[in-house]
Amino acid sequence: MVDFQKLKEIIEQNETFLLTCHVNPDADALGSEIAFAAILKKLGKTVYIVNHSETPEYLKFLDYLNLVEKYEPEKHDRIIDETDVLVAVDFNQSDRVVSMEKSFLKSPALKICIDHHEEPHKIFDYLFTGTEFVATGEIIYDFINETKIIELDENIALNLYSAIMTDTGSFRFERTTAKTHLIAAELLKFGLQPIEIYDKLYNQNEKSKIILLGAALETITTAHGGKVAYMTITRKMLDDAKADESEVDGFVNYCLSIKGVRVGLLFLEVKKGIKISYRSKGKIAINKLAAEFEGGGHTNASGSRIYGGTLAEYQPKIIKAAKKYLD
Ligand SMILES: [Mn+2]
Repeated sequence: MVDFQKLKEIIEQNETFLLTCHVNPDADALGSEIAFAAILKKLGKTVYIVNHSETPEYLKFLDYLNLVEKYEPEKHDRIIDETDVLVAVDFNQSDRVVSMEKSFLKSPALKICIDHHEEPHKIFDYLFTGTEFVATGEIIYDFINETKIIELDENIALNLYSAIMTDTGSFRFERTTAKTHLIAAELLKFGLQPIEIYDKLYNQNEKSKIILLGAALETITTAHGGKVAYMTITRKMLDDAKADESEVDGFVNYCLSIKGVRVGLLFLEVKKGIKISYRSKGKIAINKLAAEFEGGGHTNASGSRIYGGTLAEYQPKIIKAAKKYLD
C-alpha cells in the first residue's frame, strides 16, 4: 500500500520541489512529472522539472505549459541543492538520471520516489511505489483520487492518460486490469480525444525506421518446429535504410506475433560486435538463455551485447541453445 497521506503531508509541509525522470523519457515519465507538477502548482508551490534528456519532439505536446527544462549544471545545481524536496519520477535508481546523478545524491533535500519499477535503491527518504501499478501515472491518479488534494483538469488528464496508455502498450500488457480501464474512462471525461492522442504518440515514425522494418521482416526465420522466430539486421541494412541502431526498438515483437512462436530473437550487428534481444511468452525464462551469452534481464524480455562477436559465430549457437527453454 502506498501511504498517500504521507505524500500529502510532505507536499503541505514544503515549498519548493524539483522533479526529475529517467534518461530518454517516455510518456509515463514526462506525463507523470507534468501531472505531479500541475498538482503542486495548483497548491501554490514552486516547482521545477529538470531532466537529463531533452524532451523528445513527439512528446512536446504533453508539456504545453513549457515546464520541462534540460539539465545544465551551472543553471540547476544550485536549485537541486536548495530545493526542499527532490522527486524521482518513474525511476528508482540514481544512475538513471545520468549527468544529474552526482548533484541529486549530494543534495540535502528530502528525496522521494514515485515509481513502479522493481528493486528501488536505498537512496530515498520516502517511497511511493509499487510494481502492481501499470504506470507511474496510475500512482499519481490514485493519489489525487484518494486524497482529493486538487481537482483533476484537462491538462492533468491528458498527461495521465498518455502515461497509462503507453505504459500498458495501449491497454494490453500484463498488469492491465478493469481498474486501468476505469481510470482511462475517468480521464477521457475531460474531453480528451483518444484517436488524436494515439496519433501523436505512435504515428510519428521516421521513414527510415519503416524502411528498415520492411527489410528486417524479410529476414524472419523460424526454428524448432516454429516455436522460435528470429530476425537479423546487419550494418548494411542499417546503412541502406539510412537508419540508426536505436530505431530497431520493438522490432523483435514482430517475431512473437507469429502464430505458435514462443521465443523471438533479434540479432543486430553493431559497430563493435553484436546485440541480441530476447523475448518469450508465458513461463519461458528467456533471461537464462541471455545469461548464457553475456546478457540478462527479465523473464520475458532480455538482452545481450557481445563485443567482438559476429553474427556468423553466435547466431547458430544461440538458436541451438534456445531449444532447451522451450518446454
Ligand atoms: Mn513507467
